[in-house]
Amino acid sequence: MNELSRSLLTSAHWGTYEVKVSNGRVTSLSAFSEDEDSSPIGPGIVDVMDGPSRIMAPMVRKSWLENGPGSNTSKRGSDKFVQVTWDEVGDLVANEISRVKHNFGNEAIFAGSYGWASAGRFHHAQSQLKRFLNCVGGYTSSVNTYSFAAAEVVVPHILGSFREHLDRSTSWDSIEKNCELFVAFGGIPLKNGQISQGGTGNHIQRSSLFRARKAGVKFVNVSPLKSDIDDRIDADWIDLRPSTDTALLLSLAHTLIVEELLDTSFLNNYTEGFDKFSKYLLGKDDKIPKSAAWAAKICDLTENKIINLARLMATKKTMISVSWSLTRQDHGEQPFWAAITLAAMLGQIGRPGTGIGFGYSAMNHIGLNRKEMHYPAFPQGVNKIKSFIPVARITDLLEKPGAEFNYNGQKYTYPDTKIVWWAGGNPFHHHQDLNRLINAWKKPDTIISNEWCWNALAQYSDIVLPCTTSLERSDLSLTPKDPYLVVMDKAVEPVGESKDDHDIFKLIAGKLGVEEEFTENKSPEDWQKWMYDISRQSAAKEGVELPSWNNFVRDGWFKIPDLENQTIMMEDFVKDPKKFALSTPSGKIEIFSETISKFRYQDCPGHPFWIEPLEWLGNPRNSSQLHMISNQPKNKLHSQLDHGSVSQADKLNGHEQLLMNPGDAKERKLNEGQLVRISNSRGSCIAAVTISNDVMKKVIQISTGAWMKLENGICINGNPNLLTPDKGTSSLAQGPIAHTCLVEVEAL
Ligand SMILES: Nc1nc2c(c(=O)[nH]1)N[C@H]1C(S)=C(S)[C@@H](COP(=O)(O)OP(=O)(O)OC[C@H]3O[C@@H](n4cnc5c(=O)[nH]c(N)nc54)[C@H](O)[C@@H]3O)O[C@H]1N2
Ligand SMILES: Nc1nc2c(c(=O)[nH]1)N[C@H]1C(S)=C(S)[C@@H](COP(=O)(O)OP(=O)(O)OC[C@H]3O[C@@H](n4cnc5c(=O)[nH]c(N)nc54)[C@H](O)[C@@H]3O)O[C@H]1N2
Ligand SMILES: [Mo]
Repeated sequence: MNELSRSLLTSAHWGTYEVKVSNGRVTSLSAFSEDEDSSPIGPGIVDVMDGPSRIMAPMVRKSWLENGPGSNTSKRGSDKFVQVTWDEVGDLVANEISRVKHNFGNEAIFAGSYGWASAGRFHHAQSQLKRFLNCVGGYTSSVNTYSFAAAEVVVPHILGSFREHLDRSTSWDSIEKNCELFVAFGGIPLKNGQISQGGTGNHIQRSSLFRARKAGVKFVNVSPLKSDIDDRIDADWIDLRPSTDTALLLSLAHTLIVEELLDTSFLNNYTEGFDKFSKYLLGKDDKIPKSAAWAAKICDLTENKIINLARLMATKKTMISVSWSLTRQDHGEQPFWAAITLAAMLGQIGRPGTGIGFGYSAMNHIGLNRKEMHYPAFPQGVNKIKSFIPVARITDLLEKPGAEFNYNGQKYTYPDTKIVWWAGGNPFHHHQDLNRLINAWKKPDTIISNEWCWNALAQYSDIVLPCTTSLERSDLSLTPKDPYLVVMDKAVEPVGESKDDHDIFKLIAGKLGVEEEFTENKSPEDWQKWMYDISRQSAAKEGVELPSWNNFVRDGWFKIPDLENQTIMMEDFVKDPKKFALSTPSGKIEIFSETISKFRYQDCPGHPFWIEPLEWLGNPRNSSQLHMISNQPKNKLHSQLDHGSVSQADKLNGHEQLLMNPGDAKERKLNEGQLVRISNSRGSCIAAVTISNDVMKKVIQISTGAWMKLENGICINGNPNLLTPDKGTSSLAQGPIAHTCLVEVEAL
């Protein structure tokens, strides 16, 4: 089918690849010519596109099909499925939507549908789902992300916006040329830099990090994991107890005050409320100075190590980076607030190569110097329904209809959910305390998912609508986060009876009499040309000429010219704080926020504050408990392609690897490769031990992403979210707290 004179191209969140096809099947994905550090994740899809885990046809859970909505919901996950035709399933879904709309209103349809889906501007599953539901009256939505909900809510109170600053992170070239000391809370994990939402043409994190090192930048890795910075960077390792970064940051700030190392002129000109914060640091009211000695106990570090770091930071041109993982813990608002405050006290924000950065290498686009472009998305229309949840409150929503919840200064109520519809996300991967979710999941009448593989989400649905992968449809990879625009070729025909998400919704829209509203009589190619056309017009305004559609398709990709200047976060504000005032109430950096203070949240007061986490090594229930870090997997994106060859190759004795310090392994008489049960009061899973000095004592690390598979209530594949707690970061953001988790580990 390849009539092109070039290789077939595809784009995924993990990069761009050339695709080889033989006899109508994809046979290989190989590195894109422009990619200096192609991710090994991509080829993992080849074996599973049409393997036994592929969903080949529409399926309906037997009890639901025979007895209607709400039948035998406790059999979700174990019931049989019955194959139906597209026409039948279209009727079933359309009738169910009409029933719920009529009897309960559109609020009863939850389609927050959080998740990463696939790259591709048009076939973005959530956009398709939401546009469709907006054509039939709307749905209950979700706000914020699992990635950094706490930052998304708190940072706008401090800096006026979070995303804008994140998008203008100080670029690596500026760090290379100007920074002397780079202090990385949560490290600079290159494993994560493989990913960039919406696709990427060239992976630059590794070479950028190494160039900075070569230029003389000294790195400090503040993390329970030594491997959070590549060994060859020769970083100093500050192995603090997990979930105690706020205490360390406060004590660094305290040291700056008592040693008079502050930049008072920066504080006076650019910040608000330092006086209130310094009273707290000095312990004026609670009689507890947040000193290095105080933090040393909390973080399990020495006082000297903290004082020396504070002195070094004050004398060097310093960049502080806080990884997104710091938000995914109890009171995850605080580390970001404390880090911004510390950077302000050092007075280096808005200057070349220094100041504050949010998660270098969390994704490939952080620190990637690029022109700011504006591309349209597939329009979702308007949602008339106002009910929503903070994204990680999904179990609460299902468990407690009618209950009130706090969020960012307001109180809201959970609606009563009858239909849950997921397209492009996997709650049995991303959510915490999965046993609690499994229970709450029994409550809705109907659960619909669009999926391409039989993961736990599909298995726990009533109606499974099989969708294509991006290799089975044409699309555009077009994201302002990356300079490459890539044509995503349709490499093969849809596998089995799978349909594009767009066609699935078009079919159901037809049954509900809104097909025209949904499609606007445009074909997918019409939509893609339309999006490209608008992108071309907007690029022209930025002085960039995109090729014509035909030339773009002919060539397969286009790169936006490099930005000549370095990007420096908040440069304008620091140059002219009046003209470029922040959108905070004071126009300045709010070290103290009157707004937040007025919310009167015990769990998120008006300035950075140390609050003991729900569970941590400073206060374990018993001495055998370990802290479990369930960070992002290096060999896949979340749960995507866990069943593929690349992820499977890293399993140890068929199981997910658990990293453990030699001392902890010895205490438990565990050997390399041995199978263990990780457990706590919430649940348990099985993993295979890897013994390593890369992880500090009393901490274990297991990546997220293993597909949930329960046997006698235990996840045999090693999904850590059976154990993680499901609680909001605070009343402010209600973000997820996966990284705050104590467990026991024992031989199986
Ligand atoms: N313990 C722990 N848990 C975590 C985290 C952690 O650090 N620790 N991290 C959290 C974070 S930051 C995130 S962002 C979340 C990620 O959570 P998710 O984004 O939900 O995880 P994915 O596995 O990427 O799920 C995407 C789903 O979309 C499906 N899909 C792919 N392409 C298509 C398509 O074209 N159409 C449709 N309909 N479906 C498609 C995939 O098969 C997959 O099931 O996880 C969170 N959970
Ligand atoms: N390969 C790959 N890359 C990915 C993803 C993926 O699934 N696979 N997911 C992407 C997504 S959606 C996101 S949001 C980003 C997330 O990016 P991050 O949030 O940065 O990712 P994590 O791997 O969870 O955490 C980074 C490191 O923080 C450390 N850490 C954990 N708890 C603490 C703590 O209390 N204190 C300190 N100082 N360090 C701690 C862990 O050791 C961990 O390795 O990654 C993206 N990149
Ligand atoms: Mo994320």
